[in-house]
Amino acid sequence: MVKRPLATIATALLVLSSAACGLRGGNDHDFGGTDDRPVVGFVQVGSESAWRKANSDSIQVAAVDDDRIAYLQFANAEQDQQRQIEAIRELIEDEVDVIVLAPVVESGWTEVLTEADRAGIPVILADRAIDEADEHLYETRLGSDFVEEGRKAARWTVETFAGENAGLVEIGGTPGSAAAEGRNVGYFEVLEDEDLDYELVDSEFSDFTVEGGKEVMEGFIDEHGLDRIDLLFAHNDEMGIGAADAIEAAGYDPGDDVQIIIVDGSRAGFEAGVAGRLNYIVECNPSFGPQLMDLVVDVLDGKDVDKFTPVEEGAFGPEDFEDEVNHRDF
Ligand code: GZL
Repeated sequence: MVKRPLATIATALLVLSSAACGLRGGNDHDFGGTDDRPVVGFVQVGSESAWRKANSDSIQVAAVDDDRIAYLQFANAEQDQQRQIEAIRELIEDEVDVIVLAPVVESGWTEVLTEADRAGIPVILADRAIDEADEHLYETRLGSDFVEEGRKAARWTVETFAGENAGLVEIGGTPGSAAAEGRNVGYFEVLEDEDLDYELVDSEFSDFTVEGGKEVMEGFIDEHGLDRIDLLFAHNDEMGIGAADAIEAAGYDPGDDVQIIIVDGSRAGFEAGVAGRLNYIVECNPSFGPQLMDLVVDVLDGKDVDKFTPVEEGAFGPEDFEDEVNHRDF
């Protein structure tokens, strides 16, 4: 992946809200009666995509529905790591019983997670991963195998473009995020293993948003034109849909002149597939709230949990889009 500086992402305001009772409690959870159920602190990446919003909904609803949990304190850092770190410190101050973190990027967590450790508050990772060196600072990660998601995209690429010397472009997600790094590694690992004859015309990080994907694709078109570009691998639906808009604006047919692979599998992604604007969808499942609450309870009960619990995910070609589009819940 060509690592190029991204425009400074405007820092967003931290929105700290409580999902259930609207109360901020410490370990005593004194609601005027006795309630020794745990308080869960959840620090979310942001609200950049349908996947992220579905993930937040799944976790917030699961916490409210789960009688084993007192309530969830929710922080949305709008893709800003410093705001995630500040939110974790607030949760430590509030003496929550467990911190769930969806880390926007892989590095920069040692100091604040050490603070949580010293405060005796276990940390669970939801969705993305952090550097292996900090593995001792969290109990477990529940999320996707991002490298396998990249491999799935590459296997379809090999099947579709074998022997064609295809011109490929890649629009990656947030630089330094486990999702973007893993999808990139898995994709090119399989292309190399399968010895596919292709040219990487260009590759650029973006930010998992429609506007970000559109801007990067416009840059590719300005620099290279579209005649040499046969396929786009976009690391999520929003960036693939934004890129399709740019391709269309340049007078070409997305899904035909330029084939497009996306990752997530939102309803909007499948609708674009049904409309013939994209060609392959690798699923990334956001709806793991109930599974996360089970992990929270197991960790607090002192049970042994695996360091990584993958969520179930598939992949879909054009023949699947019509059947699947109405089953998408995000
Ligand atoms: C993947 C998740 C990614 C999604 C994007 O688990 O981290 O972040 O693929 C989201 O849509 O922005």
